[in-house]
Amino acid sequence: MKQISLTQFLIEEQRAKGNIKPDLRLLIEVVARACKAISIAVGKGALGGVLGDAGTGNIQGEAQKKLDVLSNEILLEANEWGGHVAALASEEMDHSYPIQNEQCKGGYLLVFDPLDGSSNIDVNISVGTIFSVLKSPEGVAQPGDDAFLQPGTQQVAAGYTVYGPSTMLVLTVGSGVHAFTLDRELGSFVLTQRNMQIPEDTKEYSINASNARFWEPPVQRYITELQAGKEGPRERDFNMRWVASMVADVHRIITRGGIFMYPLDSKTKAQGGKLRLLYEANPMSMIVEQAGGAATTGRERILDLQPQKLHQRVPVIMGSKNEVERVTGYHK
Ligand code: AHM
Ligand code: MG
Repeated sequence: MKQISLTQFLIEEQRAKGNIKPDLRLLIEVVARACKAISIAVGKGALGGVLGDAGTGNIQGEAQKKLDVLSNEILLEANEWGGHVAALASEEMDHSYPIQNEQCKGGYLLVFDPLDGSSNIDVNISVGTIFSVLKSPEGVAQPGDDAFLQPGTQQVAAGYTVYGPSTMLVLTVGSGVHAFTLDRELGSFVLTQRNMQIPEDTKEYSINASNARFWEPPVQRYITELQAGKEGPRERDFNMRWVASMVADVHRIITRGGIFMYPLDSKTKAQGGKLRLLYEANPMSMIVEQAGGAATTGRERILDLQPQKLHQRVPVIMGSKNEVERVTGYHK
């Protein structure tokens, strides 16, 4: 069977379908190239001398791993010269990064979590990169942090790369969700699934159950019902999975269904939740919705939220539609 590369797919989206503009296509190519470089670094593991702590912290007070810092640099460098963005922002940088060189400036804003699932780096478990593309506000010569404070509905593209047994790039430009697998010999991403769809119903849930005593009553009720299985009100057994890399957990859900939750709890309430809105919750919500799923905070649709801060955190409930609607309903 003839293989379709990411490049060919994007050209078709642009030329035949008119779904994307040429500069957005090129921006996605730059991000994909950077993700290939990150995939190589992650794949080397201990042999690359890249495991362990960097000895620094990010603005959220988290210790940075060497690979967090390296992945951030790779994405930054690639896009600084890529010519398609006006500014970048990242989990690993306190503030956004405007492109200074006028010749390299483009019309988009790129925001990313360069290496999601940092706690899994040193134990050889899947990690990933999450990214979101917004339009740079018109008439703003030097976009700062404020330019990024756009609701998720404004995203023109979102994607993630999961560095697992194979490296996969999952992408949406607003017309479905498509998955590409990295052919390591050829060094190119090959289309391996078009139009991924999340089943509306599921028997699998994903939550860090060690936080149970900190959850709010609606989430406690929902999980207790799932755990009661056949004998409980749901009248069927549910299975549980928690990788602790959002990219890997959500990738499983996009592939075979399920519900992923990092809900509000009394531990993270003061900061608004655990996961970050602009570079974790929003891009993943766009992907999940484009695949027929739903994504809420328990109270509101994530994509409708008006961000207040670059590193804002939010509660996250996403995946199979009927389950997300049920637990959201319990909050009402
Ligand atoms: P990170 O971006 O610093 O890696 O943190 C986000 C990660 C998510 O990938 C994952 O879902 C969650 O944190 C795991 O949290 P916990 O260790 O509390 O289970
Ligand atoms: Mg993360």
